[in-house]
Amino acid sequence: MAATLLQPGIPVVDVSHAPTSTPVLRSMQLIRQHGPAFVQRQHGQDALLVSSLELVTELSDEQRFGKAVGPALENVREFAHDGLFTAYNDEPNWTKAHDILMPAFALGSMRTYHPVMLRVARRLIEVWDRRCAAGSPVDVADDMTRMTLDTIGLAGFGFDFGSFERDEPHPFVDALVRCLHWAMTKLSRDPHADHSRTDEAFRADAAFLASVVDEVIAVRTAPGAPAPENEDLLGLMLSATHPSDGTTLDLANIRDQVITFLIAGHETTSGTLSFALHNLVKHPTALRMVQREVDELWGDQPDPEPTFEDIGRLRFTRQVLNETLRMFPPAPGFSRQARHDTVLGGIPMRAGQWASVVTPMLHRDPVWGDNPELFDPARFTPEAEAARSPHAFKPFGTGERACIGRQFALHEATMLLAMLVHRYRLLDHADYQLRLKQALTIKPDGLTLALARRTSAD
Ligand code: MNH
Repeated sequence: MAATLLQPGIPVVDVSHAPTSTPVLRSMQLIRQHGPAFVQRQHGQDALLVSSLELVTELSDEQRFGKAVGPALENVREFAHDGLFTAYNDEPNWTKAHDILMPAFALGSMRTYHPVMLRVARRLIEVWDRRCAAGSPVDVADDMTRMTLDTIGLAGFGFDFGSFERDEPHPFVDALVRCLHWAMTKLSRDPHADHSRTDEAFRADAAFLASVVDEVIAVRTAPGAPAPENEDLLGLMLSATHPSDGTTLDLANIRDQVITFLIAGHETTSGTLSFALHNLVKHPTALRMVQREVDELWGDQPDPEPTFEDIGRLRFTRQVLNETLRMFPPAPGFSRQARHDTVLGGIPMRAGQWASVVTPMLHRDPVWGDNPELFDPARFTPEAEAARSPHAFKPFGTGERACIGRQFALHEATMLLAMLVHRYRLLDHADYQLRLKQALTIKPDGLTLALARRTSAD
């Protein structure tokens, strides 16, 4: 970044010699030390990191700022190219794919995905019932990842990863996590060392991801392949034409979009669910309140059949998820670039220069009160939300490049969380102490829970 950002009063911190496996924790710590705007320097590359409501409000002004494909996303572009998530604002495939896919993510479309989401939730419950009967604990993040991967695979592309029939995660997940990890650690590389073996391993993983996606597409386009029950994301991409020029997406781009959705569509939702279970186990009062809410809907039915409408009624469960996304936003940052020369909170910025929002610290800004580390779902009652700036809470990013899958994620997560607390007592058998694992996105590392079936008297 050009040196014009270097301003008196903006601290510069060189982190080149303090490598870490959780860069987000380091950035959070540096903001606590140096304030809500500082320049983080890494092997000569500067990044302006910000976190205050004031600065994020400015950055959210779409007239002045747009999404920046920051250095981490530049690395993800190596395997997702101009897919929706990593496309530059002015790339034609962004507008095209966005316009074609938008209708598939409107709230009403969740009605279409609901039965698939329920089917996959039941796969998880079947496995957890067995664990529960055997008295063995469950690995929360692994199973949440199985669930969200199978859900996006089936709901989006009619493809079954069959994750619950495998002892180990689907190899797609391992390859994906390594690719994301590569994209993250490449940022802190010693420029003088030899990284050719790491890069070679990355290229093999990226090629494997592409081959899985080609299989997903081939299954669908094979002669005589059954048409999906509903028009899904892949169906739309293969057939829908763009209103402005009448063309469909080309096959190379469809492949990039499928990779993008498989990445974006499961890592973050599974992180959200894992953190939510962690929060509930550590806050029995909130857990009791979620259980009361679901009991009101489903009573003591052993196998309730959640309807689409039920999910909208689970207000407190949704508050728990929002408060979880506040404390632990699984995608812990996003970047914004100046559309033209401007001044950001006194810092002059040239057109194209960017700043990254450290979302977990925005979510601990003074606007959240005196106890931002306190898990308190009451922060998300409608009244509390109406009284607060919409820019104080950005787990899904901002503006026209904000998360397209937000409703999808929230529907899926609300339903699963509700079904789990309805069915099980969650036992913190190992007195779990939160540790984060980061591969661009964050998850609780090593969280296991023991389960017992609830009895109606609980
Ligand atoms: Mn999602 C963009 C967070 C679930 C598909 N997502 C973003 C961004 C954030 C984000 C933050 C913006 C990044 C940026 O500005 O650089 N996403 C989440 C979180 C969850 C999530 C916290 C779950 C909780 N996302 C999902 C799901 C899907 C999805 C589920 C798909 C089914 N997300 C996307 C896509 C984009 C995106 C696609 C890129 C949108 C665009 O730029 O047009």
